Amino acid sequence: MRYVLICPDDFLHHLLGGTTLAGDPPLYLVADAGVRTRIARSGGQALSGNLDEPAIYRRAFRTGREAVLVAAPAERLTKILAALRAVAPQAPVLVLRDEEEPAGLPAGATSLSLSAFGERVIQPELERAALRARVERVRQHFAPAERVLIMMQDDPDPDAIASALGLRTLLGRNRGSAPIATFGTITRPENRTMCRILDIEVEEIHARALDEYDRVAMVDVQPGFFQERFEQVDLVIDHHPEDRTVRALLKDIRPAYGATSTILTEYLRAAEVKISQRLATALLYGIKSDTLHLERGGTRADMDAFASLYPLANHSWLRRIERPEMPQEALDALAHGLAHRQLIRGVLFSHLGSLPYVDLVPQFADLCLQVDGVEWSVVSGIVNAEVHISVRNVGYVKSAGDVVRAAFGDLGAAGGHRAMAKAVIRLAEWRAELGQVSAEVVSQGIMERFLRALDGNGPGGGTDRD
Ligand SMILES: [Mn+2]
Repeated sequence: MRYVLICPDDFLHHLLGGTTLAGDPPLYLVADAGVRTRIARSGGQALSGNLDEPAIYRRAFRTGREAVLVAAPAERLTKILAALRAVAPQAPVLVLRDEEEPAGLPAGATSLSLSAFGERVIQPELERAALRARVERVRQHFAPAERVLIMMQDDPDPDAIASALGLRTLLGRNRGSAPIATFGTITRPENRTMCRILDIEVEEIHARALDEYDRVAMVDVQPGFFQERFEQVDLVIDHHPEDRTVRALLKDIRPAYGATSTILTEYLRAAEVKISQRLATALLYGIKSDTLHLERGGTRADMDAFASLYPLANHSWLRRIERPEMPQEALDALAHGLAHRQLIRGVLFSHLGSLPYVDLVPQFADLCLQVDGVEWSVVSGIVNAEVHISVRNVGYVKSAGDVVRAAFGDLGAAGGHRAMAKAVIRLAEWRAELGQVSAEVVSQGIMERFLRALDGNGPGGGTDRD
């Protein structure tokens, strides 16, 4: 449908120039024949005549329902609208106005203030230009570095992981020249699944390794969060409130934002960096999980970033991350584990035997904690010649991390938090210690060691901090 643009002079033509509206070049109605000629010369369509009289509108309208945009001085508006309405009473009308509400606005007409251009068009573009300059500074600062470290918090969450991947993409680097790292480890199964499905490698590093990097960036975390000391932090991008003044050469901290992934999405868009399906999926998941699907702490900026990422993301990957599917063989392992479960003094033990993948162990440990009367769940399984043990508790008992360290620390990696912990023991270690690695021996060994540690008599001289 053709739009009809009414303006005594060439203001609208200047403003809208060669734009087509709704797929068709608009028709300009102007007062001056000279203006009409100029518009026509530049390829536009225009009629000229007295805008206060119906005649020009009879020539302009075909159906009488064409949408109309009017830009005229306030004192002329009434006459123009009256003449227009006489010919096309049903045409939708938008009046472009200066500050004040125009007098005599016909019923059903809509008005838009000129200042809206400033707010809706100019201001976002100015912000984008400022952001682009900021991104350029970041890129220049990191360009000479041979190796860049992108740090996340201990036990990084999807927002941190996605932001780290976003920053690495922004800097045009790969996992060799800019590893994504944490001093801790990723414990939540969904977060591990995210890394597996999106092929994101998170390096678990030690503070000693900091010397190996020329530049350090932090995403979704601030230097004050760490116990480890950083000699210099080059960049901090975060959305947590600044607890104490962040010391970094460059920083962008926006507590109003629901997710750091939103800031990185803005950076990537401002710099016109191509956002791959993998990165879009990560960032979208980062925003979703930090804002509870935009329901908590989400702002306009988060929604904009979300909307721009949505069509780029792979939604079947996202489903697999959010609702991990279980292969048939996993059901058999779970059935076996359920049938052979043992509940001893509020501790539910279940050994799942050989498993196709590790995530089943923590998933099942979560599930077992929901059983009536259970204060602890201890679930184990064997994957790639390692015994994986996940421990959960209801939270008001001893620290799971302490008990797991006391129970299994002498055999392999063991530790965790108050309510969740894990141990990973190589079967070779187990065999050296206990002689056998049959399912019965392993599950019996786990039970004995765990209960002894829970009583405060771990093999490693178990500490009992509670
Ligand atoms: Mn976050």
